[in-house]
Amino acid sequence: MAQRLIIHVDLDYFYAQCEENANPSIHGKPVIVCVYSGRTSESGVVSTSNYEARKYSVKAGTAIATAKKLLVSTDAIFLPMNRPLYDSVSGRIMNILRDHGDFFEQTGIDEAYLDVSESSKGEYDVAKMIGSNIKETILLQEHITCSIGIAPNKLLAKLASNHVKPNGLTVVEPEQIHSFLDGQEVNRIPGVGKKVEEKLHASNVKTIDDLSRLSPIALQEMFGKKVGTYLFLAARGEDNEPVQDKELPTQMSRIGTLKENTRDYNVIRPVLSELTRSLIEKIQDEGLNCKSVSIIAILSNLTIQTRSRTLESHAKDLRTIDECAQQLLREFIESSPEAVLRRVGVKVTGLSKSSGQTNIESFFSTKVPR
Ligand code: DCP
Ligand code: CA
Ligand code: CA
Repeated sequence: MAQRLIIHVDLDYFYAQCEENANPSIHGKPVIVCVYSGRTSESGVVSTSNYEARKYSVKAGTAIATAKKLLVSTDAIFLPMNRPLYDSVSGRIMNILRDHGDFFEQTGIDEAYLDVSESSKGEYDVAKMIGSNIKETILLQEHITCSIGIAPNKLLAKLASNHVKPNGLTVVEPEQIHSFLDGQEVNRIPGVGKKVEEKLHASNVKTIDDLSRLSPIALQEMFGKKVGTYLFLAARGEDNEPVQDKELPTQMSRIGTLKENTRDYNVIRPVLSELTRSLIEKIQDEGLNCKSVSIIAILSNLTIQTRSRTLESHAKDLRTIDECAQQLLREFIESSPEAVLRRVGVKVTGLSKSSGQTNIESFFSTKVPR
């Protein structure tokens, strides 16, 4: 088996970069995206800031009042969060990323892992080209820069994408793992928050190198079996977690019970259409489309029968899917003279993220003050 090759992509100063693109006149100025608590015009915290603002130590979590003081001598722009804007940019970029990996896993609004082991044939040079291509495509299509890490597993890929920012591309090959990890602080390890960090600092463990000197038993005594083992492996750059799309379902269905058992097409059809309408609403909300449609017939003797059809191309519009479901129902009733239905259902399979606009709002996602 070829060695594993994982890419981690993290978009740079994401909310602030979206704001810069939505309003080019703020380019070059410190930009601060704020979560206003609403009590006073200055209460709340910074959600993120661009790199100009970070030069003044203004970053995520800084109080807005503090940020205003730190940036008093500048032409800083303070903006409220515009989540619909960031969601639509993120959705389009995730679709780009999904196309570049054998496996894809989104882990936040602005980050994802790609498994490229197969498509790169385990070659770092090929993976690097895939990484550069991702950067170019996102920049060209969305005017967003990102930082990329390429490594033999998710843990190292994430640390690598964080290593050079913004607009970085860091590769960690197997023989570089130890030198890459050694000097880094323990809080760089994903999952190491304040509590774990404090406990490690109390034992004089500051860097990953220090951490790698602790025995698995010592670590398990300090943090329990699960976390202790994780830290022991992480200090060595080991991690076997697969890249898997957790969010994306592959199928969805709706089933309803008929008022009475029947095989009358005209009675069943409106029930099926209503179920289809509700299902399509759901897949459109999730930005998905489907490749095949099935109907499910649960008969009066409780046996279950299904009929399926593959669509000519992926679809998410009610008309196509409703027509297909109705036709399947008609064919099922005609071909099963004994069948009396108790319940009926519709199922869509082969779900994938629809590229392009998923709803009308994303066309209008310019800034609206809130
Ligand atoms: N975010 C937030 N509050 C935080 C951290 C992040 O609201 N405490 C939001 C705003 C960020 C986005 O999530 O733009 C992504 O978070 P990152 O930690 O990846 O930070 P950025 O993308 O802003 O900056 P960087 O360039 O360091 O990745
Ligand atoms: Ca980011
Ligand atoms: Ca992130």
